[in-house]
Amino acid sequence: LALAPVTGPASSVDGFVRQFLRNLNYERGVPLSASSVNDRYFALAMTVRDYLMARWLEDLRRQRETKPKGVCYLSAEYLLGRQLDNNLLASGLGEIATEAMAQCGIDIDEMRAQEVEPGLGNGGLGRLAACFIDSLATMSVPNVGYGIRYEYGIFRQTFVDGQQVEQPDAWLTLGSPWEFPHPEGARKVAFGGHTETYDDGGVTRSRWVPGWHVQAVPYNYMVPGYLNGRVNTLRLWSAVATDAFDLRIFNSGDYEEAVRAQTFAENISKVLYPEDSTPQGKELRLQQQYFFVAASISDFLATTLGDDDIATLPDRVIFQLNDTHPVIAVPELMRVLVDERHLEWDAAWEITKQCFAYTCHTLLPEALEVWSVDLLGRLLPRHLEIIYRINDDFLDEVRERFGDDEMRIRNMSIISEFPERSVRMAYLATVAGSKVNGVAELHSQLLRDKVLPDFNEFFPGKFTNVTNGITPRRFVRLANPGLSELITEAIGTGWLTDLERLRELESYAENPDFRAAFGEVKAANKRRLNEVLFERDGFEVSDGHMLDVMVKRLHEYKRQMLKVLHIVTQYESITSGRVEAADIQPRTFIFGAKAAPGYAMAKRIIHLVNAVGSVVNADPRVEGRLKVLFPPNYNVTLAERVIPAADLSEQISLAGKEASGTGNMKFALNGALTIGTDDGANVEIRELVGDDNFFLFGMSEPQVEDLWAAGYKPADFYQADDNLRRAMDLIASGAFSDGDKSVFEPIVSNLLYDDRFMVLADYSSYIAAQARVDAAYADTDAWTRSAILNVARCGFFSSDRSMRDYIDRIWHTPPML
Ligand code: 26V
Repeated sequence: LALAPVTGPASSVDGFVRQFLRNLNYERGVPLSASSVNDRYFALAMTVRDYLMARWLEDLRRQRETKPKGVCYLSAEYLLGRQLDNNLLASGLGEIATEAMAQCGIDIDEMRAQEVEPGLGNGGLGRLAACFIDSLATMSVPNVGYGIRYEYGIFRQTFVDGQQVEQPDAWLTLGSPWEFPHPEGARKVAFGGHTETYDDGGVTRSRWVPGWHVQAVPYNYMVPGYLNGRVNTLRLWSAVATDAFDLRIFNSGDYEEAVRAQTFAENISKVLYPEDSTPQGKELRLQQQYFFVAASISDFLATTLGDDDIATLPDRVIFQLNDTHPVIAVPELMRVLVDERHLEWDAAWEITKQCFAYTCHTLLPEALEVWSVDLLGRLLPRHLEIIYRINDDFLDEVRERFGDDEMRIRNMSIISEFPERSVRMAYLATVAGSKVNGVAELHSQLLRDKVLPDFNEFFPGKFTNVTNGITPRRFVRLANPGLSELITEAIGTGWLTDLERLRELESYAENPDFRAAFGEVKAANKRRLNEVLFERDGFEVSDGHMLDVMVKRLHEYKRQMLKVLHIVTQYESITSGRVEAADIQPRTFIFGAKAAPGYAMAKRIIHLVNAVGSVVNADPRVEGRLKVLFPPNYNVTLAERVIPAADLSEQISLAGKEASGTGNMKFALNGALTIGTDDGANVEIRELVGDDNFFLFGMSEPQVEDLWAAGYKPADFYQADDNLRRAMDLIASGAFSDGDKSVFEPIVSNLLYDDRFMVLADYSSYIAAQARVDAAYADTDAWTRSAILNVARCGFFSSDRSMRDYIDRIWHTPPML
C-alpha cells in the first residue's frame, strides 16, 4: 500500500493561519473568540509541529532504510528551555508565524510567555546535553537522546525573608504540546528478585528472576536542526505500573494495595533529584538510572537493530554516557548479550566495549558516584554479578601487566572496600568505555594525571579531551537578536552554523560606528532585562550601571562568597567614610543561583546575598551606586535575558574545581568581559581572547596544590589584609542580620578555620582585579573594543565544534546525506 506523502501546511501566512485555526478548533475544541492564551499557545505550537512533521517522518524512514551508525546519548538530564521560539527559528517560520498571529489579532509574545520551560536538569550537565542534541540535528548526524520524563523538574525557587524555599515544578499541569506519547512502545523494566543458573542443553547459564517490573512509556520530542530540514528525536521515559503487577495484587482482593503499587511504580519518574554534587546513594535514584537505561537499550535493539545480527551492534550505535548516571547500562548490555542472546562472555565484552564511551563532568571526589554493593545486590542482583566478573577479568589483566602489586590492584578495583563495599561507577565506565573524556583541556589533564592516573597508564590512548560548547542558535540568535542582526549586517549569514566565522568581526572592533552600534545593542539588552526583572520581581534597575553577573548553581567551590566579600568591601569602604560614594564605579550585581535543598551552607550563602542586598540597596550613603539583585528561580528562560545584558561575567571558582563551565562561554559570546580564575574552560577563553581582554586573578591549579600541601591557614590571610578583615568583621557583627551575630556566624567561621575552596587566599588578588575592571570600564571605547573581540574570538565554543570533536575522535558517525 502506497502511503500518501506527508506534507506540511502551505508555507505562507495564509496557510499558517488556516492550520492554526484548524488546530485551535479541532485539537483544542474552541473557537478563536473563546480561546484562552493556553489554547492559542497550544494551537500555535501544534502548527509549528505540523510543519516539522514531514521532515521528522522522512528522517525516520531514511534511517530505517540506510541503517547509519547513530549516537544514543544517555543522559539523566536535559535542561531544554522553552521550545516554541527554538522550533520557530529552526523551521524558519518566525516571521510567518508572527504575521499570522497578528492577522488573527493575537500577540505572539503573550503565547511565548505561556510556555513553562521543561527544567529536566540541574545545571551545566543537563544544559550541555540539550546543546549537543541541537548541534547533532543541525549537523544531520543521526541521534536519539534518551532520558527521563520527570513529572517534576528542578524545583521552583522562592525567597521568604531572604531564604530559599523550594516549590514543586509542576511543568505538566497545563500539558505540553511538544510531546508525543507512545504507550504502545512501552518497555518492561525489571527490578529485584534473585539470580539462578540453569542447564540449557548441556550449557550452564545464568539468569535473573526479577521480583517486580515497571513499564517505561516513551514520549518523543522533535529536535529540529537549524534550517536544514532535519528532525532528530529526544525520547524520554515515564514510569507506570505493569498490568501484571497490578493484577496479581488485585486478584488477591487488595484494591488499596493495587493502587499503592501503581503509585510506587510511578514514583520512579516523579521528580528530578536536585543535588548536583553530592550523591546521596538513594535507592530511588538508582531505580531511575536503571529504569531509563534498560528501557533505552531495549528500545534501541527492538526498534533500530531489529532482526540484524547482534554482532553488528558497534557498526550501528555508540552509547555516550553523560557522566556516571547511566553507567549501569554497561552491565545491562552484557546481561542482554549473554543471558538473553546467549553470546559467549568474551564476545559480548568485545561488543560492549566498542558500544560505550564515557564523559566525566567533575573533579570533586565527593561527586564521583558509588553504589553500595548491598543496595545494588538487592535491586539488580544479576548486574552485580556481572560487575564482579568484569572486575575480576580486569584485575587479572592488571596483574598480568604489573604483577601482584596489591596497592595498585586496590586502587584500580571497580569495587572499593571502604567505608563500605561499593561499586565505583566512574571506574566501571573507564574500564568499559572505548574512550573517556573530560570537558575542558585543564579538566581532561587533571583527570588523566590526578583522578585516574593508573587507568591512563593502563589504557594508553583511551583518555581524550572534548572542550564543551554551547548552541549559538539559542544563546546568541534567540537570546540576543540585536547582536545577531549586527553581526549579520557586518559579516553576512552563515556564522550561526560556522561560528568560527565570527573572526571576521575582529577588524570591526576598530570601527567607531560599529562600536557605537554594539554599545547600543548592549544598552537595549539591559533595557529588555529591566523590563523582565520589573515584571517578574518588581526590581527597578538603575541606568548607567555596569552589570556584573554571577549566575550558576550555588556551590562553595564556585565561590559566590568571594563575590559577596567584594560587595561588602565596597560597601564598608563607603560607609566607613574611607571612600566617597561618588568615586565608586556604579555597579549592579546580579546573582542567580539555586542551592540543593539539603545543602545547608549553600542555603546560608543565599540568605547572606539577600541580606547584603537589602542593606546595601536601602542605605542612602551608597547613593544608589551599588545595587544587589537576586532574582529567584534562575533558569534557562531568565538566562536568555540576563546574559546578553551583562558587562562583566564572574567565573571565579577555585582553580582545578570547575570542570569546564558553559556559562562562561555564553557570556563571552554575548560580549561580556570575564573576570575569572585559571579554571575549566576559562583557560581556553583567555587564550583565545587574549590577556588584554580578560581579567585573570587568583592562584593557578599547581599553586593551589602547593598551598594545600604547605598547610593552608585561612586566618593568616584574614589577619594580613585590612580590607578582608573589615569585610568579614562587618558580616560577623550582625550588620546584615539586624544585629544577630549568630545568623551568618557559620559562614564566617567556616571561612576562617576551614575554607576548603580558599576564598580568603584569593581575596586580595580578586579585589585587585576588580579595581582593574573599574578602571577599564571607565574607558567605554576600549571596553567595547574588548567586548567585540570576545565575541569575535570565541567561535570555538560552539557546540557544533564539540560535536565535530566527538565525531572525529570518539563516535565516528558520519552525517547523513
Ligand atoms: C551529579 C550528581 C551526583 C549525584 C546526585 C545527582 C547528580 C546530578 C548531577 C550531577 C552532575 C555533576 C557534574 C556536573 O554537573 N558537572 C558540570 O558539567 C558541566 C558540563 O560539562 C560543566 O560545565 C561544569 O563545570 C560541571 O560542574
